Amino acid sequence: MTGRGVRLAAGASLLASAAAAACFSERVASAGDGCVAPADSTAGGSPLVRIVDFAFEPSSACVTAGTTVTWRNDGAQLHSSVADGGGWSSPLLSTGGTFTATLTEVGTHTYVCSVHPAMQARVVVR
Ligand SMILES: [Cu+2]
Repeated sequence: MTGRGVRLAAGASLLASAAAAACFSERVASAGDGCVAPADSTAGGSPLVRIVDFAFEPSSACVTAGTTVTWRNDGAQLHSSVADGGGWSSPLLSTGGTFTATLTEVGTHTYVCSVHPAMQARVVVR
């Protein structure tokens, strides 16, 4: 959390929603690392990575350290999310199944679906 120099809680809240809305609507790739901020899931406001048709969406998600990310299987097959570095490992998720992990380690974390190793994606934590 680098902050944006905002001191008033109300102002911070307004700015945060404005920033999130802008990030969501523009889906801009961040400079350098090519990641996009995932949209918030409807439940709990946790950034959501969808698993659809043998791919993670977004395939390169950027979040700030300490963020809890939710993966949700929107596909028909069983899928999982397993970090190459061992940071997290979901069980097999059936359709509609979700998994959350709180990502605290700054850096680029690559992960795969254990059932379909060709399903590769990453989360950039900063
Ligand atoms: Cu899979």
